[in-house]
Amino acid sequence: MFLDKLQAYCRTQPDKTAIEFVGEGFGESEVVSYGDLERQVQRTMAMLRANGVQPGDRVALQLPKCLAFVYLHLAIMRLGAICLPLNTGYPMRELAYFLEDAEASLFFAEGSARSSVMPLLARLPALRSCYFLDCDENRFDKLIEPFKPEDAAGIALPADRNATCLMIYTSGTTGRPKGAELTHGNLTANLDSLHEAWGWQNDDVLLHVLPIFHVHGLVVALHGALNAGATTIMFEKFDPARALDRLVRQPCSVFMAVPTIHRRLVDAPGAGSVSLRHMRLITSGSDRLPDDLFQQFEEMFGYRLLERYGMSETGMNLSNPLHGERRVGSVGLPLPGVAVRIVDPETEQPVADGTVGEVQVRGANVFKGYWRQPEKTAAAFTPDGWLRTGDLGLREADGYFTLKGRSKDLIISGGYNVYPPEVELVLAEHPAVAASAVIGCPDTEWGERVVAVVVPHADAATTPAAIISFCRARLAGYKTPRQVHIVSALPRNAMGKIQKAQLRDEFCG
Ligand code: MLC
Repeated sequence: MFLDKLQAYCRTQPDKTAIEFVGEGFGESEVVSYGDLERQVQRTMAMLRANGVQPGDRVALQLPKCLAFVYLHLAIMRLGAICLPLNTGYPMRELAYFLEDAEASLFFAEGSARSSVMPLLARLPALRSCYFLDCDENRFDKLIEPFKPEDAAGIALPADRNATCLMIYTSGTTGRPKGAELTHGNLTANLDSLHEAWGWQNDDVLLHVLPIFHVHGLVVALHGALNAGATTIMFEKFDPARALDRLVRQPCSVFMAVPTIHRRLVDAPGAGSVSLRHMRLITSGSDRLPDDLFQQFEEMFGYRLLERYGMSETGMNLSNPLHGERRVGSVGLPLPGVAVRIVDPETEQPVADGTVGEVQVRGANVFKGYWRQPEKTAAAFTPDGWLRTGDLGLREADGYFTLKGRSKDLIISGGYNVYPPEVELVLAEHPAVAASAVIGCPDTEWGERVVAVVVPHADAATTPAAIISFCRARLAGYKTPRQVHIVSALPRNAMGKIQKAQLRDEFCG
């Protein structure tokens, strides 16, 4: 499995750089060899054990991108426990829900979260300890200082492929967010599949600019590189000019990003003089890659982007080929070991090539289920075991798949999923708001931007700015509406359902 493979690299290539971490100031960087990584992870395991962490326990991380995050994440999984990475943008009330729902036993957060987390503790009886780290390495070092790598020597690697090791919360069109449980077997199957399809090599150098609290940055990129024993140059924060400089100067061989990041590279000052022809692999995912960006990227950098398709519940499912045609507008072919079909959304029977239907997937990469939500888990799958993705698409006669929208009410902004009902629930709490509808409008930079259309109560006075700041205090930044339109009524059909398509026509111009 993945963790066994990683441990073997730590033994066979202890001096090779596993991660070079480059902080936000882009000054000094910290180099961690595979041998260092193993020692730090072992000390972290011993620290977690001393804190009572047992297999199956949930340990939550809401930390900025830093080495401590990586050590904790790997150590949690090595102990057979479940890592629960949380977006650093989540405000306190979302955070409280995740900790409570997952019954996390340990929580590592930023120092600045202390004052808001402490009052929550009373309603989190399962939470044994909270550690506040400022991610300056000294604090974390102090925490693991009393432990020696040998203290973890007797701890065996997890052997149960079906044991959950990672839990990613995803929202939905109904109800509260759900924890998608990924097992050691799921991660290993997807990593093996990507290793083969993308030709990961031991001498690859990955430039890593994505957040590590999501599947894309954590599993596809970081695990992908570790699974090959390759080197990761990890930027704490994405910066287009520095990324371009590093891609060329290192030189790097692999880069993975979302369309918003590729757009910023194309728009970066001086980008016109940069060639990325030397790159072995540059991928785009988490959101649809616009055709014009695909073409602009190739014209400017001499590199044809490889677009792929995945989701938190599955990891990666479809990918354009490494060798062969990388087709504009297409997410490519099923990855090794992944079955993908298109069905009629009503009958769930496969449709003919060229016909749009729901994308359904099956394979060892597909998650175990939603944490303590057997009904939602059952509803996510067909009776014969295919995962209903909620995405619409078609298969062309030669096997390439193209996405054609979504059957679910979802906005994707800069690679992050935003479910309108979540934002609408917050708007409903505003005393002046009688009704609201949240829509995604096309946006050159973000793919889509979140827009709210609001009907105020008859005698209530409010402004778009007041509503935006109300949302900002209660939602992660990327979920906060960028625009609010105040109207006297929302268009509804005979059943009373809000006509979002009509709102998009009216307000997305
Ligand atoms: C940041 N902001 C966003 C945003 N990211 N707003 C909308 N959508 C986003 N994605 C807001 C901040 O809250 C802040 O708002 C302002 O924008 C700051 O702007 P910024 O400094 O330019 O943002 P930056 O930090 O540079 O982030 C942009 C980004 C980031 C593109 C680098 O969004 C990013 O890393 N996206 C990647 C997401 C990702 O990894 N998704 C993978 C999901 S896994 P304000 O108002 O406070 O100023 C998955 C499965 C799969 O989907 O298949 O991959």
